[in-house]
Amino acid sequence: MPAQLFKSLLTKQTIFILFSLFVAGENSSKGFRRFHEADDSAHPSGAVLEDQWFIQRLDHFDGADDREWKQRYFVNDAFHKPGGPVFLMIGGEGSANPAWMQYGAWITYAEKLGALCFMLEHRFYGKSHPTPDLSTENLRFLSSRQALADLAHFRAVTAEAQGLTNSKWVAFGGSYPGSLAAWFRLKYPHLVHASVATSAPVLATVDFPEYLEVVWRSLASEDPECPLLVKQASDALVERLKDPKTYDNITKDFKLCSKLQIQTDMDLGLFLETLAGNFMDVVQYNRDNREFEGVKDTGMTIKVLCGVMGDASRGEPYARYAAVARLMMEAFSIECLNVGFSTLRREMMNISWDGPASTGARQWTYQTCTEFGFYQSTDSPNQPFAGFPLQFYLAQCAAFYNVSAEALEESVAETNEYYSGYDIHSTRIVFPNGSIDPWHALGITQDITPDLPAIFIKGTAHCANMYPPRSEDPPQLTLAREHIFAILQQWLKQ
Ligand SMILES: *[C@@H]1O[C@H](CO)[C@@H](O)[C@H](O)[C@H]1NC(C)=O
Ligand SMILES: *[C@@H]1O[C@H](CO)[C@@H](O)[C@H](O)[C@H]1NC(C)=O
Ligand SMILES: *[C@@H]1O[C@H](CO)[C@@H](O)[C@H](O)[C@H]1NC(C)=O
Ligand SMILES: CC(=O)N[C@H]1CO[C@H](CO)[C@@H](O)[C@@H]1O
Repeated sequence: MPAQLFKSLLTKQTIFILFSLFVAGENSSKGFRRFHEADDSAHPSGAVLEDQWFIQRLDHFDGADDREWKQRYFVNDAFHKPGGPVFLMIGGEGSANPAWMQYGAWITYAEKLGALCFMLEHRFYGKSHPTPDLSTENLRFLSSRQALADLAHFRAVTAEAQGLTNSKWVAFGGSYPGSLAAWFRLKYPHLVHASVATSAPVLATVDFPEYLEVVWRSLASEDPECPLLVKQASDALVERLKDPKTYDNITKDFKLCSKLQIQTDMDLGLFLETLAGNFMDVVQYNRDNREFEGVKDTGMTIKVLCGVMGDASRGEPYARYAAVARLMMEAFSIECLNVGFSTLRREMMNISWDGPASTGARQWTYQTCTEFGFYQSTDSPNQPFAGFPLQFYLAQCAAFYNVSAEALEESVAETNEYYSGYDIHSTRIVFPNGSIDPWHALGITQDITPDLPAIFIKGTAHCANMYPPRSEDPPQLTLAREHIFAILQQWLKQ
Protein backbone atom coordinates (compact mmCIF):
# COMPACT_ATOMS: atom_id res chain seq x y z
CA MET A 1 0.00 0.00 0.00
CA PRO A 2 1.27 3.47 -0.73
CA ALA A 3 2.20 5.21 2.47
CA GLN A 4 -0.07 8.14 1.79
CA LEU A 5 -3.13 6.00 1.43
CA PHE A 6 -2.28 3.95 4.43
CA LYS A 7 -1.80 7.01 6.51
CA SER A 8 -5.24 8.34 5.92
CA LEU A 9 -6.69 4.92 6.48
CA LEU A 10 -4.65 4.57 9.62
CA THR A 11 -6.09 7.83 10.83
CA LYS A 12 -9.61 6.78 10.10
CA GLN A 13 -8.96 3.38 11.50
CA THR A 14 -8.20 4.79 14.87
CA ILE A 15 -11.18 7.08 14.75
CA PHE A 16 -13.65 4.38 14.10
CA ILE A 17 -12.32 0.96 14.66
CA LEU A 18 -11.96 0.37 11.34
CA PHE A 19 -12.69 -2.83 11.42
CA SER A 20 -10.05 -4.34 9.57
CA LEU A 21 -11.40 -7.81 9.68
CA PHE A 22 -12.45 -7.02 6.18
CA VAL A 23 -10.14 -4.27 5.13
CA ALA A 24 -6.88 -5.99 5.31
CA GLY A 25 -5.36 -8.32 2.95
CA GLU A 26 -5.14 -7.62 -0.65
CA ASN A 27 -1.92 -5.71 -0.72
CA SER A 28 0.28 -7.28 1.83
CA SER A 29 1.97 -10.08 0.07
CA LYS A 30 3.12 -12.44 2.79
CA GLY A 31 -0.13 -13.66 4.19
CA PHE A 32 -1.80 -13.48 0.84
CA ARG A 33 0.72 -15.80 -0.72
CA ARG A 34 0.37 -18.25 2.11
CA PHE A 35 -3.36 -18.11 1.69
CA HIS A 36 -3.11 -19.04 -1.99
CA GLU A 37 -0.83 -21.94 -1.24
CA ALA A 38 -3.20 -23.24 1.36
CA ASP A 39 -6.01 -22.82 -1.09
CA ASP A 40 -4.35 -24.93 -3.73
CA SER A 41 -4.12 -27.93 -1.48
CA ALA A 42 -7.46 -27.57 0.25
CA HIS A 43 -9.54 -26.80 -2.81
CA PRO A 44 -7.88 -27.91 -6.02
CA SER A 45 -10.50 -26.17 -8.11
CA GLY A 46 -10.00 -22.89 -6.26
CA ALA A 47 -13.64 -22.27 -7.06
CA VAL A 48 -14.59 -21.14 -3.58
CA LEU A 49 -12.53 -18.01 -3.97
CA GLU A 50 -14.24 -16.70 -7.03
CA ASP A 51 -16.34 -13.60 -6.72
CA GLN A 52 -20.04 -14.39 -6.93
CA TRP A 53 -22.67 -11.76 -7.63
CA PHE A 54 -26.15 -11.23 -6.31
CA ILE A 55 -28.71 -8.75 -7.66
CA GLN A 56 -29.95 -6.31 -5.03
CA ARG A 57 -32.25 -3.33 -5.07
CA LEU A 58 -30.64 0.02 -4.47
CA ASP A 59 -33.36 1.11 -2.06
CA HIS A 60 -35.21 -1.58 -0.13
CA PHE A 61 -37.49 0.99 1.45
CA ASP A 62 -38.91 2.60 -1.67
CA GLY A 63 -41.09 0.26 -3.65
CA ALA A 64 -41.24 2.73 -6.52
CA ASP A 65 -37.46 2.72 -7.01
CA ASP A 66 -36.52 -0.28 -9.12
CA ARG A 67 -32.81 0.46 -9.57
CA GLU A 68 -30.56 -2.56 -9.04
CA TRP A 69 -26.88 -3.35 -8.52
CA LYS A 70 -24.63 -6.35 -8.01
CA GLN A 71 -23.42 -7.37 -4.57
CA ARG A 72 -20.38 -9.58 -4.16
CA TYR A 73 -20.39 -12.74 -2.09
CA PHE A 74 -18.31 -15.85 -1.53
CA VAL A 75 -19.28 -19.43 -0.94
CA ASN A 76 -17.54 -22.49 0.47
CA ASP A 77 -19.52 -25.73 0.18
CA ALA A 78 -16.63 -28.05 1.05
CA PHE A 79 -18.02 -28.94 4.47
CA HIS A 80 -21.71 -28.96 3.72
CA LYS A 81 -23.61 -32.09 4.67
CA PRO A 82 -27.26 -32.69 3.79
CA GLY A 83 -29.44 -31.17 6.48
CA GLY A 84 -26.49 -29.16 7.84
CA PRO A 85 -26.85 -25.51 8.84
CA VAL A 86 -26.00 -22.50 6.69
CA PHE A 87 -23.45 -20.04 8.05
CA LEU A 88 -23.50 -16.45 6.87
CA MET A 89 -20.50 -14.23 7.62
CA ILE A 90 -21.55 -10.61 7.47
CA GLY A 91 -19.24 -8.19 5.67
CA GLY A 92 -18.27 -4.91 7.25
CA GLU A 93 -16.70 -1.57 6.53
CA GLY A 94 -14.03 -2.78 4.15
CA SER A 95 -13.43 -5.17 1.32
CA ALA A 96 -14.66 -8.70 2.15
CA ASN A 97 -11.54 -10.82 2.43
CA PRO A 98 -11.98 -14.32 0.96
CA ALA A 99 -9.35 -15.64 3.39
CA TRP A 100 -12.29 -15.90 5.78
CA MET A 101 -13.79 -18.60 3.57
CA GLN A 102 -11.03 -20.95 4.71
CA TYR A 103 -9.77 -19.70 8.04
CA GLY A 104 -11.15 -18.60 11.34
CA ALA A 105 -13.09 -20.16 14.17
CA TRP A 106 -16.33 -20.21 12.18
CA ILE A 107 -14.72 -22.47 9.56
CA THR A 108 -13.73 -24.88 12.33
CA TYR A 109 -17.34 -24.89 13.49
CA ALA A 110 -18.54 -25.39 9.90
CA GLU A 111 -16.30 -28.43 9.48
CA LYS A 112 -17.66 -30.00 12.63
CA LEU A 113 -21.29 -29.15 11.94
CA GLY A 114 -21.39 -29.78 8.19
CA ALA A 115 -22.30 -26.18 7.40
CA LEU A 116 -22.51 -24.40 4.08
CA CYS A 117 -20.63 -21.09 4.33
CA PHE A 118 -21.45 -17.76 2.70
CA MET A 119 -19.95 -14.33 3.16
CA LEU A 120 -21.81 -11.30 1.83
CA GLU A 121 -19.86 -8.10 1.25
CA HIS A 122 -21.42 -4.96 2.74
CA ARG A 123 -22.89 -2.51 0.24
CA PHE A 124 -20.53 0.36 -0.72
CA TYR A 125 -17.38 -1.52 0.37
CA GLY A 126 -14.91 -3.64 -1.56
CA LYS A 127 -16.31 -4.45 -4.99
CA SER A 128 -19.95 -3.98 -4.01
CA HIS A 129 -20.72 -0.66 -5.68
CA PRO A 130 -24.41 0.25 -5.72
CA THR A 131 -23.83 3.67 -7.28
CA PRO A 132 -21.45 5.15 -9.86
CA ASP A 133 -19.54 7.09 -7.20
CA LEU A 134 -19.42 8.02 -3.52
CA SER A 135 -21.12 11.42 -3.70
CA THR A 136 -22.93 12.41 -0.52
CA GLU A 137 -26.15 12.14 -2.51
CA ASN A 138 -25.37 8.49 -3.32
CA LEU A 139 -24.22 7.68 0.20
CA ARG A 140 -27.85 8.14 1.28
CA PHE A 141 -28.22 4.50 0.27
CA LEU A 142 -25.48 3.46 2.69
CA SER A 143 -26.91 2.47 6.07
CA SER A 144 -27.05 -0.49 8.40
CA ARG A 145 -30.79 -0.77 7.70
CA GLN A 146 -30.23 -1.13 3.97
CA ALA A 147 -27.39 -3.58 4.72
CA LEU A 148 -29.69 -5.73 6.86
CA ALA A 149 -32.32 -5.66 4.11
CA ASP A 150 -29.59 -6.81 1.68
CA LEU A 151 -28.83 -9.70 4.04
CA ALA A 152 -32.51 -10.59 4.36
CA HIS A 153 -33.04 -10.57 0.60
CA PHE A 154 -29.87 -12.58 0.02
CA ARG A 155 -30.94 -15.09 2.65
CA ALA A 156 -34.48 -15.47 1.28
CA VAL A 157 -33.56 -15.75 -2.40
CA THR A 158 -30.53 -18.01 -1.87
CA ALA A 159 -32.48 -20.36 0.38
CA GLU A 160 -35.24 -20.60 -2.20
CA ALA A 161 -32.86 -21.12 -5.12
CA GLN A 162 -30.68 -23.72 -3.41
CA GLY A 163 -33.29 -25.65 -1.45
CA LEU A 164 -32.11 -24.30 1.89
CA THR A 165 -35.36 -22.87 3.24
CA ASN A 166 -35.58 -25.53 5.91
CA SER A 167 -31.93 -25.24 6.93
CA LYS A 168 -30.98 -23.31 10.03
CA TRP A 169 -29.15 -20.13 9.17
CA VAL A 170 -26.56 -18.77 11.59
CA ALA A 171 -25.11 -15.24 11.23
CA PHE A 172 -21.55 -14.35 12.23
CA GLY A 173 -19.82 -11.01 12.48
CA GLY A 174 -17.20 -9.12 14.46
CA SER A 175 -17.22 -5.45 15.47
CA TYR A 176 -19.71 -3.47 13.32
CA PRO A 177 -20.73 -6.69 11.52
CA GLY A 178 -21.08 -8.20 15.00
CA SER A 179 -23.75 -5.60 15.68
CA LEU A 180 -25.31 -6.44 12.30
CA ALA A 181 -25.32 -10.14 13.26
CA ALA A 182 -27.22 -9.33 16.47
CA TRP A 183 -29.59 -6.95 14.67
CA PHE A 184 -30.20 -9.41 11.83
CA ARG A 185 -31.51 -11.93 14.37
CA LEU A 186 -33.42 -9.18 16.20
CA LYS A 187 -35.12 -7.71 13.13
CA TYR A 188 -35.48 -10.82 10.94
CA PRO A 189 -35.99 -13.70 13.42
CA HIS A 190 -37.81 -15.76 10.77
CA LEU A 191 -34.68 -15.73 8.58
CA VAL A 192 -31.90 -16.27 11.14
CA HIS A 193 -31.91 -19.06 13.67
CA ALA A 194 -28.96 -17.81 15.77
CA SER A 195 -26.15 -15.24 15.75
CA VAL A 196 -22.60 -14.95 17.03
CA ALA A 197 -22.07 -11.22 17.59
CA THR A 198 -18.40 -10.79 18.46
CA SER A 199 -17.08 -7.53 19.96
CA ALA A 200 -20.28 -5.84 18.85
CA PRO A 201 -20.93 -2.23 19.85
CA VAL A 202 -24.73 -2.38 20.12
CA LEU A 203 -25.24 1.07 21.60
CA ALA A 204 -24.76 4.02 19.28
CA THR A 205 -23.31 7.10 20.96
CA VAL A 206 -22.10 10.38 19.54
CA ASP A 207 -19.26 10.80 22.01
CA PHE A 208 -17.34 7.67 22.99
CA PRO A 209 -14.67 8.84 25.46
CA GLU A 210 -14.80 5.45 27.22
CA TYR A 211 -12.72 4.01 24.40
CA LEU A 212 -9.61 5.86 25.57
CA GLU A 213 -10.41 5.02 29.19
CA VAL A 214 -10.11 1.34 28.28
CA VAL A 215 -6.86 2.12 26.46
CA TRP A 216 -5.58 3.54 29.76
CA ARG A 217 -6.62 0.42 31.66
CA SER A 218 -5.24 -1.94 29.02
CA LEU A 219 -1.86 -0.18 29.10
CA ALA A 220 -1.97 -0.22 32.92
CA SER A 221 -2.61 -3.97 32.91
CA GLU A 222 0.84 -4.31 31.35
CA ASP A 223 2.51 -1.80 33.65
CA PRO A 224 0.73 0.72 35.92
CA GLU A 225 3.38 3.35 35.05
CA CYS A 226 2.81 3.01 31.33
CA PRO A 227 -0.31 5.15 30.84
CA LEU A 228 1.11 7.76 33.23
CA LEU A 229 4.21 8.07 31.07
CA VAL A 230 2.05 8.28 27.94
CA LYS A 231 0.09 11.08 29.55
CA GLN A 232 3.24 12.97 30.53
CA ALA A 233 4.54 12.62 27.00
CA SER A 234 1.28 13.69 25.42
CA ASP A 235 1.02 16.71 27.74
CA ALA A 236 4.62 17.70 26.98
CA LEU A 237 3.90 17.51 23.24
CA VAL A 238 0.78 19.68 23.63
CA GLU A 239 2.90 22.22 25.56
CA ARG A 240 5.57 22.31 22.84
CA LEU A 241 2.95 22.75 20.15
CA LYS A 242 2.09 26.12 21.65
CA ASP A 243 5.48 27.45 20.51
CA PRO A 244 6.09 27.41 16.74
CA LYS A 245 9.85 27.57 17.40
CA THR A 246 9.66 23.90 18.37
CA TYR A 247 8.09 22.85 15.07
CA ASP A 248 11.39 22.06 13.33
CA ASN A 249 12.29 19.62 16.09
CA ILE A 250 8.81 18.10 16.16
CA THR A 251 8.93 17.64 12.39
CA LYS A 252 12.15 15.65 12.76
CA ASP A 253 11.14 13.76 15.91
CA PHE A 254 7.96 12.40 14.31
CA LYS A 255 9.30 12.11 10.75
CA LEU A 256 6.70 14.38 9.18
CA CYS A 257 6.69 14.63 5.37
CA SER A 258 6.85 18.42 5.45
CA LYS A 259 7.38 21.00 8.14
CA LEU A 260 4.62 20.94 10.72
CA GLN A 261 2.01 23.62 10.20
CA ILE A 262 -0.74 24.16 12.71
CA GLN A 263 -3.18 26.60 11.17
CA THR A 264 -6.40 25.41 12.74
CA ASP A 265 -7.66 23.30 15.60
CA MET A 266 -8.31 20.61 13.00
CA ASP A 267 -4.59 20.45 12.12
CA LEU A 268 -3.76 20.22 15.81
CA GLY A 269 -6.41 17.57 16.46
CA LEU A 270 -5.38 15.45 13.50
CA PHE A 271 -1.71 15.50 14.47
CA LEU A 272 -2.40 14.54 18.09
CA GLU A 273 -4.98 11.96 17.13
CA THR A 274 -2.63 10.34 14.61
CA LEU A 275 0.01 9.87 17.30
CA ALA A 276 -2.48 8.60 19.89
CA GLY A 277 -3.63 6.24 17.15
CA ASN A 278 -0.39 4.28 17.54
CA PHE A 279 -1.50 3.25 21.00
CA MET A 280 -5.17 2.81 20.06
CA ASP A 281 -4.37 0.45 17.19
CA VAL A 282 -1.97 -1.65 19.20
CA VAL A 283 -4.38 -1.98 22.11
CA GLN A 284 -7.34 -2.81 19.89
CA TYR A 285 -5.48 -5.47 17.95
CA ASN A 286 -3.01 -6.64 20.59
CA ARG A 287 -1.51 -10.02 19.66
CA ASP A 288 -4.26 -10.87 17.22
CA ASN A 289 -3.64 -13.80 14.94
CA ARG A 290 -4.50 -12.07 11.69
CA GLU A 291 -1.74 -13.20 9.38
CA PHE A 292 -4.11 -15.46 7.48
CA GLU A 293 -5.89 -12.29 6.37
CA GLY A 294 -2.70 -10.82 5.00
CA VAL A 295 -2.21 -8.63 8.05
CA LYS A 296 1.48 -8.65 8.77
CA ASP A 297 2.44 -9.52 12.32
CA THR A 298 4.53 -6.46 13.09
CA GLY A 299 5.36 -7.65 16.57
CA MET A 300 3.96 -4.39 17.95
CA THR A 301 2.18 -5.23 21.19
CA ILE A 302 1.18 -3.42 24.35
CA LYS A 303 4.28 -4.96 25.93
CA VAL A 304 6.56 -3.46 23.28
CA LEU A 305 4.99 0.02 23.49
CA CYS A 306 5.11 0.04 27.28
CA GLY A 307 8.70 -1.22 27.11
CA VAL A 308 9.69 1.82 25.05
CA MET A 309 7.69 4.19 27.27
CA GLY A 310 9.45 2.80 30.35
CA ASP A 311 12.94 2.98 28.88
CA ALA A 312 14.64 5.92 30.63
CA SER A 313 17.75 5.56 28.46
CA ARG A 314 15.71 7.04 25.60
CA GLY A 315 15.35 10.36 27.40
CA GLU A 316 12.25 12.10 28.70
CA PRO A 317 8.76 10.66 28.07
CA TYR A 318 8.29 12.99 25.07
CA ALA A 319 11.31 11.41 23.36
CA ARG A 320 10.01 7.91 24.10
CA TYR A 321 6.62 8.84 22.63
CA ALA A 322 8.38 9.95 19.45
CA ALA A 323 10.34 6.69 19.46
CA VAL A 324 7.04 4.76 19.58
CA ALA A 325 5.77 6.76 16.61
CA ARG A 326 8.91 6.01 14.60
CA LEU A 327 8.79 2.31 15.52
CA MET A 328 5.21 2.09 14.34
CA MET A 329 6.05 3.81 11.07
CA GLU A 330 8.88 1.38 10.54
CA ALA A 331 6.63 -1.57 11.34
CA PHE A 332 4.09 -0.41 8.76
CA SER A 333 6.71 0.75 6.22
CA ILE A 334 5.59 4.37 6.33
CA GLU A 335 8.42 6.68 5.32
CA CYS A 336 6.98 9.91 6.56
CA LEU A 337 3.80 11.14 8.15
CA ASN A 338 1.43 13.55 6.44
CA VAL A 339 -0.73 15.19 9.04
CA GLY A 340 -2.30 18.28 7.45
CA PHE A 341 -6.05 18.41 7.77
CA SER A 342 -6.41 19.96 4.30
CA THR A 343 -4.83 16.82 2.81
CA LEU A 344 -7.18 14.59 4.76
CA ARG A 345 -10.13 16.68 3.69
CA ARG A 346 -9.13 16.48 0.03
CA GLU A 347 -8.82 12.69 0.29
CA MET A 348 -12.04 12.25 2.20
CA MET A 349 -14.00 14.37 -0.26
CA ASN A 350 -12.84 12.48 -3.32
CA ILE A 351 -15.99 10.67 -4.48
CA SER A 352 -14.31 8.38 -7.01
CA TRP A 353 -14.28 4.60 -6.52
CA ASP A 354 -10.54 4.92 -7.21
CA GLY A 355 -10.07 7.72 -4.70
CA PRO A 356 -7.71 7.54 -1.72
CA ALA A 357 -10.51 7.17 0.87
CA SER A 358 -12.69 4.77 -1.14
CA THR A 359 -11.32 1.66 0.58
CA GLY A 360 -13.64 2.48 3.42
CA ALA A 361 -12.72 5.69 5.18
CA ARG A 362 -15.19 7.89 3.27
CA GLN A 363 -18.00 5.36 3.61
CA TRP A 364 -17.49 4.42 7.24
CA THR A 365 -17.04 8.01 8.34
CA TYR A 366 -20.35 8.73 6.62
CA GLN A 367 -21.99 5.95 8.62
CA THR A 368 -20.60 7.36 11.85
CA CYS A 369 -21.86 10.83 10.91
CA THR A 370 -25.36 9.57 10.06
CA GLU A 371 -25.95 6.54 12.31
CA PHE A 372 -23.48 5.76 15.05
CA GLY A 373 -21.12 8.52 16.18
CA PHE A 374 -18.64 6.34 18.12
CA TYR A 375 -16.15 9.21 18.32
CA GLN A 376 -13.17 8.23 20.41
CA SER A 377 -12.63 11.68 21.83
CA THR A 378 -10.30 12.88 24.56
CA ASP A 379 -13.27 14.23 26.55
CA SER A 380 -12.67 12.05 29.61
CA PRO A 381 -10.13 13.03 32.29
CA ASN A 382 -9.34 9.34 32.87
CA GLN A 383 -7.35 8.75 29.73
CA PRO A 384 -3.83 9.64 28.62
CA PHE A 385 -4.29 11.83 25.53
CA ALA A 386 -5.28 15.41 24.71
CA GLY A 387 -6.30 17.56 21.79
CA PHE A 388 -9.02 15.74 19.89
CA PRO A 389 -12.31 16.54 21.59
CA LEU A 390 -15.75 15.64 20.24
CA GLN A 391 -15.81 18.92 18.33
CA PHE A 392 -12.90 17.67 16.19
CA TYR A 393 -15.12 14.85 14.92
CA LEU A 394 -18.31 16.88 14.60
CA ALA A 395 -16.43 19.36 12.44
CA GLN A 396 -15.47 16.50 10.12
CA CYS A 397 -19.11 15.48 9.64
CA ALA A 398 -19.87 19.05 8.64
CA ALA A 399 -16.80 19.42 6.43
CA PHE A 400 -17.06 16.11 4.57
CA TYR A 401 -20.85 15.61 4.29
CA ASN A 402 -22.54 18.80 5.50
CA VAL A 403 -24.04 16.92 8.47
CA SER A 404 -24.68 19.11 11.48
CA ALA A 405 -24.12 18.14 15.11
CA GLU A 406 -27.88 18.38 15.72
CA ALA A 407 -28.67 16.07 12.82
CA LEU A 408 -26.11 13.56 14.08
CA GLU A 409 -27.49 13.70 17.61
CA GLU A 410 -30.97 12.91 16.30
CA SER A 411 -29.81 10.12 14.01
CA VAL A 412 -27.91 8.41 16.80
CA ALA A 413 -30.99 8.58 19.04
CA GLU A 414 -33.04 7.04 16.22
CA THR A 415 -30.46 4.29 15.72
CA ASN A 416 -30.94 3.29 19.35
CA GLU A 417 -34.74 3.55 19.04
CA TYR A 418 -34.62 1.30 16.02
CA TYR A 419 -32.19 -1.34 17.35
CA SER A 420 -32.96 -0.95 21.07
CA GLY A 421 -29.38 -0.36 22.26
CA TYR A 422 -28.58 -2.67 25.17
CA ASP A 423 -32.25 -3.55 25.68
CA ILE A 424 -32.27 -6.49 23.30
CA HIS A 425 -35.42 -8.62 23.26
CA SER A 426 -34.48 -11.70 21.32
CA THR A 427 -33.04 -15.18 21.74
CA ARG A 428 -30.07 -17.20 20.51
CA ILE A 429 -27.51 -14.41 20.18
CA VAL A 430 -24.13 -14.90 21.85
CA PHE A 431 -21.94 -11.87 22.62
CA PRO A 432 -18.23 -12.61 23.09
CA ASN A 433 -16.14 -9.69 24.41
CA GLY A 434 -12.42 -9.22 25.09
CA SER A 435 -11.42 -7.39 28.26
CA ILE A 436 -8.66 -5.27 26.73
CA ASP A 437 -10.66 -4.39 23.61
CA PRO A 438 -11.83 -0.78 23.96
CA TRP A 439 -15.03 -1.62 22.09
CA HIS A 440 -16.35 -3.79 24.88
CA ALA A 441 -17.41 -0.53 26.52
CA LEU A 442 -20.39 -0.41 24.10
CA GLY A 443 -20.97 -4.14 24.03
CA ILE A 444 -23.07 -6.69 25.85
CA THR A 445 -20.80 -7.81 28.65
CA GLN A 446 -23.25 -9.64 30.88
CA ASP A 447 -25.81 -12.29 30.09
CA ILE A 448 -29.11 -10.60 29.26
CA THR A 449 -30.98 -13.91 29.56
CA PRO A 450 -29.75 -17.52 29.38
CA ASP A 451 -30.64 -17.30 25.69
CA LEU A 452 -28.63 -14.11 25.18
CA PRO A 453 -25.32 -14.99 26.85
CA ALA A 454 -22.15 -12.88 27.03
CA ILE A 455 -18.78 -14.57 26.86
CA PHE A 456 -16.02 -12.69 28.58
CA ILE A 457 -12.44 -13.34 27.50
CA LYS A 458 -9.89 -11.92 29.90
CA GLY A 459 -6.83 -10.36 28.34
CA THR A 460 -7.83 -10.53 24.68
CA ALA A 461 -8.39 -7.78 22.15
CA HIS A 462 -10.91 -6.97 19.43
CA CYS A 463 -12.55 -10.03 17.83
CA ALA A 464 -9.81 -12.42 19.05
CA ASN A 465 -12.17 -15.39 19.24
CA MET A 466 -12.87 -15.19 15.51
CA TYR A 467 -9.28 -15.75 14.42
CA PRO A 468 -7.76 -19.17 13.84
CA PRO A 469 -6.41 -20.82 16.97
CA ARG A 470 -2.67 -20.98 17.56
CA SER A 471 -0.48 -22.65 20.14
CA GLU A 472 0.29 -19.53 22.18
CA ASP A 473 -3.38 -18.59 22.67
CA PRO A 474 -4.24 -18.09 26.34
CA PRO A 475 -6.41 -20.93 27.72
CA GLN A 476 -9.40 -18.63 28.27
CA LEU A 477 -9.41 -17.81 24.54
CA THR A 478 -9.39 -21.49 23.61
CA LEU A 479 -12.18 -22.06 26.13
CA ALA A 480 -14.21 -19.20 24.68
CA ARG A 481 -14.04 -20.72 21.19
CA GLU A 482 -15.14 -24.07 22.60
CA HIS A 483 -17.89 -22.43 24.60
CA ILE A 484 -19.28 -20.69 21.49
CA PHE A 485 -19.20 -24.01 19.66
CA ALA A 486 -21.09 -25.76 22.47
CA ILE A 487 -23.72 -23.01 22.46
CA LEU A 488 -24.15 -23.32 18.68
CA GLN A 489 -24.48 -27.08 18.91
CA GLN A 490 -27.17 -26.68 21.51
CA TRP A 491 -29.05 -23.98 19.59
CA LEU A 492 -28.99 -25.95 16.36
CA LYS A 493 -30.94 -28.68 18.11
CA GLN A 494 -33.72 -26.22 19.02
C1 LIG B 1 15.70 21.39 19.17
O1 LIG B 1 16.47 20.25 19.53
C2 LIG B 1 17.82 20.55 19.82
C3 LIG B 1 18.57 19.24 19.99
O2 LIG B 1 17.91 18.39 20.87
C4 LIG B 1 17.87 21.44 21.03
O3 LIG B 1 19.22 21.76 21.35
C5 LIG B 1 17.08 22.71 20.75
O4 LIG B 1 17.02 23.51 21.93
C6 LIG B 1 15.67 22.39 20.30
N1 LIG B 1 15.01 23.61 19.86
C7 LIG B 1 13.89 24.03 20.41
C8 LIG B 1 13.34 25.32 19.86
O5 LIG B 1 13.30 23.44 21.29
C1 LIG C 1 -9.73 11.38 -6.82
O1 LIG C 1 -8.79 10.33 -6.77
C2 LIG C 1 -8.41 9.84 -8.04
C3 LIG C 1 -7.54 8.63 -7.82
O2 LIG C 1 -6.50 8.90 -6.93
C4 LIG C 1 -7.70 10.93 -8.80
O3 LIG C 1 -7.33 10.47 -10.08
C5 LIG C 1 -8.66 12.11 -8.95
O4 LIG C 1 -7.98 13.18 -9.58
C6 LIG C 1 -9.16 12.55 -7.60
N1 LIG C 1 -10.21 13.54 -7.77
C7 LIG C 1 -10.16 14.73 -7.22
C8 LIG C 1 -11.32 15.63 -7.50
O5 LIG C 1 -9.22 15.08 -6.53
C1 LIG D 1 -25.86 22.04 4.06
O1 LIG D 1 -27.01 21.71 4.81
C2 LIG D 1 -27.87 22.81 5.07
C3 LIG D 1 -28.95 22.35 6.02
O2 LIG D 1 -29.49 21.13 5.60
C4 LIG D 1 -28.39 23.36 3.74
O3 LIG D 1 -29.25 24.46 3.97
C5 LIG D 1 -27.21 23.78 2.89
O4 LIG D 1 -27.66 24.19 1.61
C6 LIG D 1 -26.24 22.64 2.72
N1 LIG D 1 -25.03 23.10 2.07
C7 LIG D 1 -24.49 22.47 1.04
C8 LIG D 1 -23.23 23.06 0.51
O5 LIG D 1 -24.99 21.48 0.56
C1 LIG E 1 -14.35 -6.17 30.21
C2 LIG E 1 -15.76 -6.58 30.29
O1 LIG E 1 -16.62 -5.76 30.25
N1 LIG E 1 -15.97 -7.85 30.34
C3 LIG E 1 -17.26 -8.43 30.51
C4 LIG E 1 -17.52 -9.42 29.40
O2 LIG E 1 -18.62 -10.26 29.72
C5 LIG E 1 -18.65 -10.85 31.01
C6 LIG E 1 -19.86 -11.73 31.10
O3 LIG E 1 -19.51 -12.96 30.61
C7 LIG E 1 -18.61 -9.81 32.10
O4 LIG E 1 -18.62 -10.41 33.37
C8 LIG E 1 -17.36 -9.00 31.94
O5 LIG E 1 -17.31 -7.96 32.89
